[in-house]
Amino acid sequence: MAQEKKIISVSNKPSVVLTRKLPDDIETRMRELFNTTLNENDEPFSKVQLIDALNKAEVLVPTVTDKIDEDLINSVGENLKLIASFGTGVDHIDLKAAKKKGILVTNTPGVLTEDTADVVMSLILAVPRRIVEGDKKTRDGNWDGWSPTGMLGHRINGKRLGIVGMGRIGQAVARRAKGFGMSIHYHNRNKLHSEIEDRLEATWWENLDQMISRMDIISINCPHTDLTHHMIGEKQLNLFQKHSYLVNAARGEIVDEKKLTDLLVSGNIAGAGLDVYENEPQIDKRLRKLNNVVLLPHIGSATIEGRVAMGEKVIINIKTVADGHTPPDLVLESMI
Ligand code: 8YV
Repeated sequence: MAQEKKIISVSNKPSVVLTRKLPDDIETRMRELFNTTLNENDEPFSKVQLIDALNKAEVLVPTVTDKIDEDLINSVGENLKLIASFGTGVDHIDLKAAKKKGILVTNTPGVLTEDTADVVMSLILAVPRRIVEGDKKTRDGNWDGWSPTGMLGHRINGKRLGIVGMGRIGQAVARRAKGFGMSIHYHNRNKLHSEIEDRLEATWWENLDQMISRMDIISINCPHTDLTHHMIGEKQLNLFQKHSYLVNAARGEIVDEKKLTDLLVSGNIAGAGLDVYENEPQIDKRLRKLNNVVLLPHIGSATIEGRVAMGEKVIINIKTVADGHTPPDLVLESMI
């Protein structure tokens, strides 16, 4: 049988640098399989440390907190063969520059879908029903007892949910929201197969602006790319109905955070549930003062099971490349 052409040449036991602390079991397995350098104290790498790691390693395992831009990639020598990112989003890596240099990029899709959809659903419930505000009131000793008009929120059942980006996570959100009696709408580059649409009883909107102006809740579930940067910009945010909510557990950069905050402050958008921000970990200071927002620290995939599964995917991707084959989660620019 003819030998498969090696995709790229990497040692059998390649040198691997982890930029952050990963779950113990994953790190142990990586030490067994590869010449792995850990980041025991979990401090995010500075630019200098990142350049050093990129020059030293054959494989770099970064996360969303490492900005691997064109300058950085161009400053790297011949050693680096693979960037095996721990996470699904790859907007922190300049894919074009990596391709030009012949560096492969992989990610970890599929294993954080359900966890992320759970966080989205909990924000969809928490904001209109004022769950976090209620918890704070009780905890702070400010609850005077039940009242017929106290802590009134808005009903979820029967409301319209507009999902921006109907990929794996968007569809997992739709399944949950349907169970809560919401009617499902979506904007996506492509219309879903009619079988999936029928199952979800979902309505496709080719025009994002038309959908936004008619929804009660908008959930952002698309990747961040050049095309989706500020896709929910000033024009779109102004189209929100006064009673409607925004939920974002995808990427902060898809929404104009400053404009969103302006509209939340002025009461022209009823509330927001955010797990991601434009300049993490910094957030618009005004957001922190608002009662009508729930602010999470980017925990969409933060379950032990999810993070272990992500680590396992990273291992498989590295091992496959080391064995001379195409890794299962190879990211091509055309796929984003
Ligand atoms: C990850 C995420 O935790 O996978 C993603 O795209 O946003 C997160 O859930 C993070 O990216 C890890 O690098």
